[in-house]
Amino acid sequence: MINMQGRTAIVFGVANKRSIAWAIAQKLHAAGAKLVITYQNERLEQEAKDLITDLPGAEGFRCDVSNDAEIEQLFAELKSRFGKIHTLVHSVAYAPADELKNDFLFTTREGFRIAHDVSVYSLIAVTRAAVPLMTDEAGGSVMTLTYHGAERVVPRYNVMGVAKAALEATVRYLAADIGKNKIRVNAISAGPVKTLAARGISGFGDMLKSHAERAPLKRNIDASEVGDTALFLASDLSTGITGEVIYVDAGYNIMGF
Ligand code: NAD
Ligand code: 0WE
Repeated sequence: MINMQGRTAIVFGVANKRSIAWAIAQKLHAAGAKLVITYQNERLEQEAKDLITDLPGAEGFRCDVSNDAEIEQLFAELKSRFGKIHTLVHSVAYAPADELKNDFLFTTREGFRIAHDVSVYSLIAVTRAAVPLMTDEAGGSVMTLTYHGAERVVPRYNVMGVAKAALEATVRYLAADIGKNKIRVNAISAGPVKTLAARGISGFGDMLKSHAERAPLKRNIDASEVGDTALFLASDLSTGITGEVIYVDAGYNIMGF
């Protein structure tokens, strides 16, 4: 059993109970970590607070990761409340809906900018803010969520695929910078999961079906399995791993046909 007692984890990206971030928060909490959960805006506040009540000791804070002032304020508050943190989970992505409907050729300048700002730059911004708080001798662990569309073309994933490729490169550059601070940076590449971010994507049901048929394990993954890998990456079982992309996709990505 992994023991996270005495460790503090901050999780970005809880929108509801289906969020991958929520599955991760639950696993970290079950292992004994102190949880700080952030939600994007007032609209998501009530939902987030209802969930947080399920995790004794967990605290919720609002933070829009596209806003530097909100990031600064959040980490100032974390510093005064907890002094240090050990784990940072970035489970945030957004592209304007139209960008995931049209052909990639018609990606707009504004859609490209927003997708990269919210889904990629935000990892740099929150990691930079977290470094001064990741001072424990046990070191720190930063992780983000990515998808196979970064490496291979997935129809209609479009600008998000380009943003995830940039996110995976960002993981490597951050890992190289802050390895000297004993902080590790990794990405989990999850197979498709029916979350809020996946709802409304036309053909998502068919995609899940075909994914399960082709994957070596002959099934889709559950968000709790992403939570297990996140717990491993947060823990001392993974102290030799940084800059890596770990697939949690029932093996789908290894297949050529
Ligand atoms: P989700 O909708 O539950 O989570 C996305 C989160 O991003 C939400 O909580 C939303 O509030 C947050 N967010 C968006 N813009 C934000 C901003 N400006 N500031 C702060 N937060 C913001 O969906 P999810 O599927 O759990 O997505 C989480 C991560 O997992 C994303 O990075 C996504 O790309 C990745 N992922 C999802 C799948 C999948 O099939 N669902 C597969 C692989 C990777
Ligand atoms: O990363 C994602 C989804 C990210 C996402 C989803 C939305 C839907 C609502 C980003 N921005 C938005 N913007 C919205 O307005 N996934 C890995 C899930 C996903 O999304 C797809 C997929 C898969 C898989 C879109 C097209 C094709 C496949």
